[in-house]
Amino acid sequence: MGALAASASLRTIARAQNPPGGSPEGKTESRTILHLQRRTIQVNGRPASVYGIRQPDGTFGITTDVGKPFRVRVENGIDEPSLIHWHGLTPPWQQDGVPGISGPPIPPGGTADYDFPLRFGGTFWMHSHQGLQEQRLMAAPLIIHDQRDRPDHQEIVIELADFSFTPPDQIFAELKKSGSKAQPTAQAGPPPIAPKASMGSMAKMGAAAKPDLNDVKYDAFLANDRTLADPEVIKVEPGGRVLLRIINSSSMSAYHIGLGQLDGELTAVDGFAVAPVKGRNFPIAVAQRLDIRLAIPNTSASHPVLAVLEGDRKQTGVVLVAGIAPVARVPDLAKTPSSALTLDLESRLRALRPLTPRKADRVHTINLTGDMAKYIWSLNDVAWTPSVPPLPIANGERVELILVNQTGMPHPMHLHGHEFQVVEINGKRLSGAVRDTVVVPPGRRVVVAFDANNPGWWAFHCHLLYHLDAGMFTTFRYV
Ligand SMILES: [Cu+2]
Repeated sequence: MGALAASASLRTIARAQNPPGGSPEGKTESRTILHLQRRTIQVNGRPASVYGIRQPDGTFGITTDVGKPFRVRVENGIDEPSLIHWHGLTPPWQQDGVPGISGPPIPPGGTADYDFPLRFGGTFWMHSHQGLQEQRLMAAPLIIHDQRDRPDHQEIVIELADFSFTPPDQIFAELKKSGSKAQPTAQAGPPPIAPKASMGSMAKMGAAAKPDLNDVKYDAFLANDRTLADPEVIKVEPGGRVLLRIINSSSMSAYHIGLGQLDGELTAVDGFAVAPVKGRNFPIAVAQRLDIRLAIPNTSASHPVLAVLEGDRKQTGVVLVAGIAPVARVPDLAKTPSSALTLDLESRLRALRPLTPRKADRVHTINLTGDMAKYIWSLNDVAWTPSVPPLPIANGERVELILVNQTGMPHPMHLHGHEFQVVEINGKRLSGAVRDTVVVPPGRRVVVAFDANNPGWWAFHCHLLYHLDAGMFTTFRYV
């Protein structure tokens, strides 16, 4: 995307971004201003210069209501071009915020206006789709309240991020130079595709099937910009109810959310309602969101809510404090390493509002491919360039995407401009979650369905930032 962005000409952005029939001038007072800015945070006692997306009053991102128009002006206050994508929303395609696809990036000092209806509520987020800015924390929550929200629930937003003091272009150069930190066995070739493999048969594949995780070594993992050395401490009511809105805005890192002794109820993924799933541990891949309802026990106590890095012991989180209770220091390493993310939870999720049952009009098989040693990532063996033709679909079609992971790494796949439903996992049909990002673990096959009801030119890509930048990206275009 870096090359793509660089090739896009820097025309006047505000005009280019204004939708036809957008709000007339002079109505700017009704717009929410989002300022792209540099800021400094403390990471384990060391200052770090990062980006941020804030309103003039300091609020990160936006909280709004379904039914209100999304009327926003983005002001680019950093010294390089940028463009913000509204992750999970379904705007007109010119307002989707992907440089070179939706429109040109906003030059330094420039602005872009957005105005479109919000079709649904839920937990969403926004992030730069320009270059590697997301790694520098150019991301923020985008919360849309709807009829599911209850006044008796305290809303707590937790935004997770991976952080490195190494500049992202240097991280990417290192990855290109040394390849992924895969085990040599995994580098020998992708694991065989075993769509219906049981855990037993996966285990028998041995080391070759061991997923290759976390190919970037991060300096810290953040929850709302902070590490467990100095976590956010949030007051909650003993006996009260809490809605956690967890956003994984990390560039490359998936987690297991641990609720400790609290009983959680997962009620939505990527903003869309699912039949509630009770538990104390929930996986979250890159770019995904979890809405988890908690009942706080009626005693004074502190309750860490932790995110443990996939396949690792590193963790981050926040601490909920009910009543008067000491806040114990939580180490930044869990006692034991967590497992790799699986499709176990995904297989159990059921959409509360599934797509209307319908036969697919069009099916695309999209193999997730790559060369880990060279750090080339691709779809159907094609690494993205602007000359790659869009995949054909047509307005009104029910489209199914068969996602087959032929690599040794998991890939969280994200479709722009449409919500999709997970309709098949490892050969078994289901009425799975409606969402916008689904993880496909190594050797696995996941089928998603969506209705082509938002004509335009749309991105579809792996949401691991360096995979995306290396070419694991394609587009759909229809009128
Ligand atoms: Cu990927």
